[in-house]
Amino acid sequence: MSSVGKPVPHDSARGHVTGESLYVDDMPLARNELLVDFLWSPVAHGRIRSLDTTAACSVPGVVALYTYHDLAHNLFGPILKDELLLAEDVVTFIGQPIVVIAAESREALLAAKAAIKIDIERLEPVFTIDEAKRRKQFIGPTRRIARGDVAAAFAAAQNILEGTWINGGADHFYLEGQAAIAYPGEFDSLTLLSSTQNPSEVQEVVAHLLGLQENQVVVTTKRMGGAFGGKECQATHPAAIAALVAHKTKRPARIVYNKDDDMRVTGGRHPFQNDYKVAFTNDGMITALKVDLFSDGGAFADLSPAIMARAMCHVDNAYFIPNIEIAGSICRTNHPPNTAFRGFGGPQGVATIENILEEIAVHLKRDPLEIRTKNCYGIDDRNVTPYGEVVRNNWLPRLFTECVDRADYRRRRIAVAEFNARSKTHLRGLACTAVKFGISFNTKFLNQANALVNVYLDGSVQVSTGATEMGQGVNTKIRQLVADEFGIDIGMVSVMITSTEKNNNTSATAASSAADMNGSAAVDACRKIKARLAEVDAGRKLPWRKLLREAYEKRVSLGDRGFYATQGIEWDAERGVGNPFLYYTQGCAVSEVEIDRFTGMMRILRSDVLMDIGKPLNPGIDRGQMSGGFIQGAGWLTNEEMRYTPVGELLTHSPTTYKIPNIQDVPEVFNLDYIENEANTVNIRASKAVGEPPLLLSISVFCAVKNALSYLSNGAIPKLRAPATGEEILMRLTEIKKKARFAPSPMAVGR
Ligand code: LUZ
Ligand code: MOS
Repeated sequence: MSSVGKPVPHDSARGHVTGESLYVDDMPLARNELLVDFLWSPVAHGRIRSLDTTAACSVPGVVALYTYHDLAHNLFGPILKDELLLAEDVVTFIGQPIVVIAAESREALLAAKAAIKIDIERLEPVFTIDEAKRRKQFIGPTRRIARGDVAAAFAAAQNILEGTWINGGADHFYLEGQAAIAYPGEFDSLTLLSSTQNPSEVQEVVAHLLGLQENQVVVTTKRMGGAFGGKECQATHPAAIAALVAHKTKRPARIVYNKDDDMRVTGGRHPFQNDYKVAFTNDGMITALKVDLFSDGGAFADLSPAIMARAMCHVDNAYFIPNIEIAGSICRTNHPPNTAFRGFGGPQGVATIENILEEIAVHLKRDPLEIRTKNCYGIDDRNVTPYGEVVRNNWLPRLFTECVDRADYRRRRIAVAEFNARSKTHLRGLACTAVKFGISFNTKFLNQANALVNVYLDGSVQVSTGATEMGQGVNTKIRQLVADEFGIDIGMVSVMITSTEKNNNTSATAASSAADMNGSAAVDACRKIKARLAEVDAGRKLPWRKLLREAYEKRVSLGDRGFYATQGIEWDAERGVGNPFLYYTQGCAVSEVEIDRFTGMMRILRSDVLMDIGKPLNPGIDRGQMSGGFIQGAGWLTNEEMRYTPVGELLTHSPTTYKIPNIQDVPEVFNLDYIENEANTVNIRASKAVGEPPLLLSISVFCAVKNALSYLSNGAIPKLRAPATGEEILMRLTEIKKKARFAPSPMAVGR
């Protein structure tokens, strides 16, 4: 009996459709429960001159108001301890919590918020990477990765191009907003329900801020309605705010952000602005690359240093670059702290090099695919990354070949050129990009997991790990692994609610590696139980239930803990060298777009995605990750745009103004597939992580837009920023038209 490798339906598939699936805010109101909200800073940077909560206190139904004075500690942070839960004298972003309000009703909360008198002296805010650079306002040190002799390579270069890659931020747009309920227990203990990817971090931060011991705080997570990195760190704030109220009032306390507030007060994907200079031969071989990456970290560090490290480790992507210098600096601005978001800096690094390759091709008047395959990492040589890790089991050359064949790239490239020469109304573009995504947390100690397995006498099994379910299917995969270990039907295995009471000091469900690590820990626990059962069985091959009964009567333990620590990984952030990743998940995609020459509106006509995901644990779930990741990335690169007023207020704080992809934005032809292989023996059942990598293949859509513009630009490199919205595309088209007014027709470009 085996369920690994089968498209077992997602655990929650039925519950999500019927509405049975429970989320934090589905919990019925407890007796005495308080509703919680907070007054947040309406200005991006300012000094609080005065704060008066007396009127708010006397609003009927208001139970309590708290400021930072009510916390045992106010300072925390996942990497640098630079973050305040509640603002003290200075506010540094719009949405920063200042006063926590607890009330009997939503009406009372609103009335109290309106009755708080606050006077803030405005200070000069910083909203852009350029301005932060001018003021030298950085978070942490500039980090570097370097190899070879860049100066010598530039001196000897046949061609040099310079430019800047610019991408905007993005909102996570999880359907379920940030949410937490805190229940007070006896003697200051607390139990929290939290919509978090990271129950252990919530536990640690809540205990710290309230001056409790960690063993007094239990945090549980049943599931999240999406997270995408947005609940890796920033679920902690609502949880801590609810916990403060429960701790002080001894009443249950609930906080649930509405969508508009959620979008305004939480951070998102990091905008980047990366200056590059690349040297290459006349036939397109890259000889040197210098990239200075700058991210907009927002007001606090959050995970920005780890995100920058991942961006820096992904600038090479699928390509061997012999001489390279990468620098990464994080700008401190007055936006909400930007945070983890599916890909974690990887997409911003990969987009930088894919955009450069597109530009080299325009410069040399070559097919960009030829430039890409020429520079691709080799199988036995040219296979060492700039930071020194060897690209083992390199499937990239095969992925390029197969993906291009399946997508019929070469024929369609000719068809696109013909179409563009013929059509006066539309413009098409085609691009093929790749991904090589490193799997493991780039913070070594996070690469560990533990599991608890309980076997019952009727043969059923419960398994608990630190993994949290956010829709990605980790629970289903863990069930499959446990069922296979015991050789029982998957229906006999339940994954229990994630709780810090059962699994201690767990890492965030993040870095695509939750199934890898927690699945491995669960299997470790199963094997310990199995070893004891084998002794009881002594070769008799007893049926499962009979064996369990006999073991129980012989007083043999039917439960155990498992542990897993990823082996062989090292990262030296200061020197920028090491083996940070256990393996790479790779892929390739071809996308074709069509642009309306008069409006700039863009449609994806077709995308072909081909990935190496090893031997998938669950091909159905993995296909879901591939399509969802690709579409989410396409949204970031083409639809979703964060707009602010001149004083930094987010204008795009709801789906009416912030455009995430919907069904019409899915490519009209969308082919997803993977090459199955058993080579990835370093990971559980030869599988590979699949959560984040496919997002980066959406860069093929962006490059296809750039390719389309190149048919009009008369040999010049078309500039294009992400997101390439209709408006951005139209502006670029208009620029090109102005320049080309007296230039030859597009056909003469010869592309
Ligand atoms: N979180 C983290 C992540 O702390 N380190 C990582 O390397 C990472 N990578 C992807 C997503 N989340
Ligand atoms: Mo993440 S970006 O929470 O893996």
